[in-house]
Amino acid sequence: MERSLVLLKPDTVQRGLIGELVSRLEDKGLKIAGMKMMKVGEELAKEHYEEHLEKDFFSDLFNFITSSPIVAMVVEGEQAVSVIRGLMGATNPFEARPGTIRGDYGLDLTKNLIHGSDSTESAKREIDLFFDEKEILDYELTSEKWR
Ligand code: 3AN
Repeated sequence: MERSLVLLKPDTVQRGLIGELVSRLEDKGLKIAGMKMMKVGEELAKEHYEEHLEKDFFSDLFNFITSSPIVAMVVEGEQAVSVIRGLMGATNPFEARPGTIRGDYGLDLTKNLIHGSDSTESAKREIDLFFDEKEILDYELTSEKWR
């Protein structure tokens, strides 16, 4: 089963959309294997967004992600990485299609609600950054028997 790191960013928490976004993942049939609310500190923010350290938008991204609590999740499912990217929609909410999370709720390139790993390699790296292995639960959903 493939895994992805999902972050519900500070705007999701501030706008009261945690439940709505978790529902999108659950409704699709994805499994939540780990979940916690946390504040992202300076070091973690820089590690997580290391590929963007030199970009001109980095300070906006850094200030935003460290501004208020987030919800971090390990989400599992068949082809979870691409399935979640599809549910999220395009990075730029102005381009994201209606029906996607960013298309339905986003109106800002920095405050775009949700992060999902962009490959299985990034997923491994990002999950290691945010979670201890003991925080990730191995269990069966009753719905898995119906597939
Ligand atoms: P995604 O989150 O869709 O994987 P990335 O990894 O390219 O997109 O970018 C990480 C985050 O950086 C985005 N979620 C967004 O908040 C921010 N970002 C990306 N490009 C820009 C940009 N041109 N201006 C401002 N923020 C950006």
